[in-house]
Amino acid sequence: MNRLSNATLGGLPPSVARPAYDRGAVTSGIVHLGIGAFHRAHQAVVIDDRLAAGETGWGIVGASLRAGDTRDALKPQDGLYTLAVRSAEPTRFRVIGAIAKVLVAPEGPERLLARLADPAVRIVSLTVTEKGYCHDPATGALAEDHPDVQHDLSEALPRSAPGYLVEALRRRRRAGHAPFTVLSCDNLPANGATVKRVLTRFARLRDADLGRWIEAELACPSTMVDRIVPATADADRTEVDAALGVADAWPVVAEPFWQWVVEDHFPTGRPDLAASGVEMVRDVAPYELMKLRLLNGAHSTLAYLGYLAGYETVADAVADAGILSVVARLMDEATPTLRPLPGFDLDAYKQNLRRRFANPALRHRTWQIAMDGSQKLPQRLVAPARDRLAQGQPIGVMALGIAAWMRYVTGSDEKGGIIDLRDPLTDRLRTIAAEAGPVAARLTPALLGIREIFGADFAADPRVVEPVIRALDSLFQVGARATAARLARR
Ligand code: CS2
Repeated sequence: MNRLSNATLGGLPPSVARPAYDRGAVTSGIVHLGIGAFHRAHQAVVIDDRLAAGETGWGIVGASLRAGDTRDALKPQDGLYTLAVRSAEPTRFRVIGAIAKVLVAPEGPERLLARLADPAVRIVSLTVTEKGYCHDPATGALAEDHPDVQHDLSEALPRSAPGYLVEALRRRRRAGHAPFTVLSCDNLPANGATVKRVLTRFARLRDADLGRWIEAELACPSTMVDRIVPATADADRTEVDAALGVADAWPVVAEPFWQWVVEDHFPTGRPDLAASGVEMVRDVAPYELMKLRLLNGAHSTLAYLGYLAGYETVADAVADAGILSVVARLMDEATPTLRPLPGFDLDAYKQNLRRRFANPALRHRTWQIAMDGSQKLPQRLVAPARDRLAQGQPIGVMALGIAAWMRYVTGSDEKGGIIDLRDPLTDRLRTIAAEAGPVAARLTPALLGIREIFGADFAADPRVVEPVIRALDSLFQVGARATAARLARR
C-alpha cells in the first residue's frame, strides 16, 4: 500500500477531507512542544483551518521532548496524518496538513533551540502533560529538586520543557528579539499563570536579570482545552488505511466535540482563532474550573472505579448504572465550587458530558486516564474538595474518587492481578501501599500524607479522612461495582 503524503493526497477518495491550500506556501509561526495525539486532534485542526483561510504564516513545527516515534511516522508522510472523528454516526476522515515537520529534541537540542529562537516563531504552544511542567502539583511552584530541573540548571543543553523555553528566551533576549507567547494547552489549573511562575523561577535560578525580563515581558495566556482523544490503536490504523486507500502510520481518533477557550493576550500577534470557533475571552478561569472539575474529575473517578470493576473502556464503565450515578453525583458535588458563567446552561453541559463518556465508538481506556494520578488529582478532586469543605459542605463522592485512586495504586486489582501503574510517584506509592497493607484505616492517612498531592491539610482533617476511609474500606471489602451501586442507592 502507498503511503499518505503530498504526492498521494490528490488520489484520496472524495469523502476524505484534505488541506485545501498550498502547503508549500506555508511558513512556520508556531512551535509546539509535545506533539502527541491530543495536539494533533485539537489545536492543529484549528490551525489547519486558519491555513486554509489564508493565514499562511502560522504553520506548526512540532517537537517531541522524548522519543522519535511521531517524527518517524510523520516524516515519510510530509507531516500529514488523518483525523478520524468517531461517534454513533459513520466515522469522518480528514487529513490535516498543519504540521510542517517534527523535531526530536534529544536527537538535536540545538536544532530545536534555534527554531525557538527564530523571531518568525511567535507562539510556542505546549501539551507536555501535567508532569512536563516540573512543578509541585499541590502548590504550582517549580519543583527545584526535580532531576530534570537540576540537570537543566547545570548543563548547557536542556531536556525539560521549562529548560528549553528559558534557554530559547535567553537567546531571543540576547539577540534583541521579542519573546514568543507561551500557550499552555495542558489540563492544569490556571495553566498560563502556572507556566509563567515555573519559567520565571527557573530563569531566576539561572540569572536574575533574565528572570526579571521574563516576568515583565513574557505573555502566557491561559487556555481551556477539551476534546476526548484516546491513544491510537492498531485497529484505528487499519480502519483509516482502508478508508484512505493509502497507509497512515499514525492517525488520531477523536470525538466530534471540541472546545478551546483562550485568554486573549498575544502581544506579538496570533491567528484569527475566533474565526475557527475558538472562544477568545478575558478570563478563562470559570471555563477551566468547570472543565477540570466536571469532565476531568469525573473522568478520573470513573477511570479508577471502572478499571477496578473490570471495565476496559469509559463507555463500558458508564454503562454500569452505579458508576454512571457516581459520575452524575460527582458533578453535582463539584457544582457549588465553580465560578458563574452568566447565561451558560450547566445542566445541558453535564448531560452532554455523560453522552460524550458513553460514545460507543471511542474505546477510551480507563487505564489510560488512570495514568499520572498524582499529577491529576490535585486539580480534579483535591482542590474542589477543599473548596467544598471551606463552604462547610461534605465530600462524599469526591472522597470515593480519592479512595478509588488509593485502591488502584495498591497495584493489584480485585482479582489479585497486577496493575501496570504509570505515575512519576509510582515507587513511593508502591512502598506506602506495601507498608500499610490493604487496610483502609492505615492506607488512607499514609497516602493523604503525600504533600505534593494533598497539601498539608488533608491528612489531619477528619472531614476528609473519615469519608475516604469509609469508601476505601468498602472498595476493599465489596469491590468497586458494589461500592458504586451502594452509593447509587443512597
Ligand atoms: C483525560 C483527559 O486522560 C485524562 O486524564 O481525563 O485526557 C480528557 O480526555 C481530556 O482532558 C478531554 O478534554
